[in-house]
Amino acid sequence: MAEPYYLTTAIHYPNGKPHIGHAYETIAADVVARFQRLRGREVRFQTGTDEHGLKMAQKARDLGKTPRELADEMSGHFKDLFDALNISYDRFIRTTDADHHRASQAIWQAMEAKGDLYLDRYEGWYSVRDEAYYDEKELVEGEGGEKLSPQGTPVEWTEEETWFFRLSRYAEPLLELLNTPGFLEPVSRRNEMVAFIERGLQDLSVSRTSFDWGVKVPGSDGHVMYVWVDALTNYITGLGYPDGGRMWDKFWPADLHLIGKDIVRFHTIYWPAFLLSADLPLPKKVFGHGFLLNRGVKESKSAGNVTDPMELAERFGVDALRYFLMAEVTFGQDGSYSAEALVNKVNAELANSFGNLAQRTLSMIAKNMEGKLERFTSEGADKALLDTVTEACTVTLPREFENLNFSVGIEAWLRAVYACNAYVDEQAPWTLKKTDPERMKAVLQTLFIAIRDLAIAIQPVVPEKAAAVLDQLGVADANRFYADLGDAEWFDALVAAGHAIDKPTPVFPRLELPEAEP
Ligand code: ME8
Repeated sequence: MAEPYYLTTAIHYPNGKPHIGHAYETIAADVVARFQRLRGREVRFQTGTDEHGLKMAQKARDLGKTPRELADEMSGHFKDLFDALNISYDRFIRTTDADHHRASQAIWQAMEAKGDLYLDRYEGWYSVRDEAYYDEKELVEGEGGEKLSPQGTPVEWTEEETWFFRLSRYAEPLLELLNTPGFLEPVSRRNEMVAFIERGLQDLSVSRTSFDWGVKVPGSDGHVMYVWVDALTNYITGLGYPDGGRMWDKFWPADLHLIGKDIVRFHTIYWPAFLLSADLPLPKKVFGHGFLLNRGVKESKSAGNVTDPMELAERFGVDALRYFLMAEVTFGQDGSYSAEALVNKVNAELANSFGNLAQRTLSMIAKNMEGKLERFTSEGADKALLDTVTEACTVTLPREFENLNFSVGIEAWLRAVYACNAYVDEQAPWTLKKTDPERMKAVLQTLFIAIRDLAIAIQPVVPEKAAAVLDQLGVADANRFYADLGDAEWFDALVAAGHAIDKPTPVFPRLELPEAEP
């Protein structure tokens, strides 16, 4: 029985088109989903859009649309982007989905039954941009002396009758949870959360009465849920909560909530508190990744430096974008990107190194061996190379990917690619062709096996390109799992089947930067 694995991304606000940060998070999650599937686990992967709240309502009003129209239009852009980026999600959830309203009302009723909800008056600061309440103590001063949230967003004074959640009750178990190794990563994000609890947890306002775009509070006319209550519930809606059933039993609690560093408080304090209140099991891990910056600067409409990820993917190719983002940025830290950095990295590492290795090797097999593979035993330098490749593909890369250290895993893979290229230069099969044709065959076949392992290992990052290489090698779909790595039987089977290698077409073309761009 395959071990289940449930992972989620944050659900995105569709108050505008998706930006590069949305693409980044979802690509990283897709790498995890594909990686776990290749390890043989039964994966469920959920992403989607977070459609309620004041931010959506205000944006729609500014555009002269209904919130529903805005949500429908923009949610479509997110889904289209994720489809274009080859995101292998199992469900794209929209918080306007009917089952989500039902799930949100059910968790609300469970919290109410626990005695954790009460009516009172909220008076305090609210940031619409963050959809978050802030304590006076947390606010910072802007350049003009105005009050800003700790994230630097405008705050407004709010007074209204709302339901409160007894968050203050949960300080102890939340501290215990935050101190559980592996729950919140990177660990550098833990101190801030612990400090937040230690300052004293206030009860949380969990409904709004000043607008109506949200999930209705059961039995309380005029109240809609605070958008984060329903947003966080998406993670269980998608598994069939509150009805339970096969998916719920199999996949909850989640193995991983992958989110950005700005929303760690919601995921490691509010969400576990809601779950504790509703007597539901807690997620195993929350990972708060860093932010992606455009040449070191945060993108914003006012700065005029907003990148459309769809355009990047169309211009450079989906796998080039995926590879760049995963290989370039240390996951967990902030990272920077630019078109020229992408082109340089992808050309150096995929086109010139891995692509060229595959292209050269397969061309020589097609030309000098009539595309036919033969049985051989690898010894000496051949065996040393295969050991290096096997170590990178079966030990280092999986270990690092398991820990979400994507760039470190990719680096190990790339070092194995470089080892193959050094081996080609040393062995010089084009010379062996005249001096020792048998030896040439052993060299080319060693490379053939190495390329197959390298292509299998890198599938989570560049699924389409890796598949194209594996197609050229003649590796069957059923033999592309991590368990197949380092195994020699498939090679003998290819030989026995008389598999022939055709003259290959290049899988990783070199990218060009338009003249106008520096
Ligand atoms: O926060 N780089 O939605 P969102 C990397 N709806 N990641 C970034 C980023 C950047 N420049 N900008 C944003 C929300 N993100 C809520 C989540 S979950 C129950 C509700 C990340 O559209 C951000 O950290 O503002 C978050 O994880 C995700 O993109 C969606 O952000």
